[in-house]
Amino acid sequence: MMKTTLPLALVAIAAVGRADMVLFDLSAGNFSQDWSNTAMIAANDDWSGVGSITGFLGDTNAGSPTGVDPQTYLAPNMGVVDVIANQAAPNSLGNGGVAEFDGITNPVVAMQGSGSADTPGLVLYMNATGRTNVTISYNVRDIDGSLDNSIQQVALQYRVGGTGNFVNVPAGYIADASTGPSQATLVTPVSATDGAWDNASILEFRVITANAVGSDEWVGIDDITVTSSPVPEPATLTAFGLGLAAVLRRRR
Ligand SMILES: [Ca+2]
Ligand SMILES: [Ca+2]
Ligand SMILES: [Ca+2]
Ligand SMILES: [Ca+2]
Repeated sequence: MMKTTLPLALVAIAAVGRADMVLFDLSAGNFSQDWSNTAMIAANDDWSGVGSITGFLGDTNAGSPTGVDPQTYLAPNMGVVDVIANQAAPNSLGNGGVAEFDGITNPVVAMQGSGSADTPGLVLYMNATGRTNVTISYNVRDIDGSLDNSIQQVALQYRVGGTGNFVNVPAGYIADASTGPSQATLVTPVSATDGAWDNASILEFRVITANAVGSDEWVGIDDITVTSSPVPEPATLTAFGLGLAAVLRRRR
């Protein structure tokens, strides 16, 4: 009976990992998140107050390599759901993973690599049914003013359909989203669009970093927007309709 119990167990694990997955319907309007509502995340590892975004620890490589290009990590696994809630001191918070810094001037959710957080980051869950020109934009902010001066890579990825590997988006790659030491000013804007996202009923975006060589820096993912426009009435179908009407007129 192992043939039936094993797939069921895998389905259950997948469901737990995506417990907070609520697809945002882009036909209802644009998606935006700037983390200014500091009450949305109030407890560690609890994303239930945040619509359509979940953070993950990214403990995805037991070997804990450093300096890996996050564009090359495309496997679906992101490790456990993660957020360190209600933080105010990115310079001294040494943990890897995802943290909510709601006690700084411009609140943000940020990520930092470490030996356990190989590929930490955020996953966004969208429904693009009937939509085209789907565009994701955000600002990657160095909020880490400590002595650390890492090469903090950030990658943007997506997948359609809710299963399988992610696909890297080259336009969303940042070779180093931080400066240092003792600097926390760099803001790197990212904006990308891809026809593959048109009309996708399950469209996931993933923004991840990877464990850098040496001590990593916190980088925030802020001012997130996902915009789109309606799929236009197909011109061929309209022409077909007109042609049919002409045929029907001739038959009368
Ligand atoms: Ca913000
Ligand atoms: Ca909070
Ligand atoms: Ca820095
Ligand atoms: Ca490191």
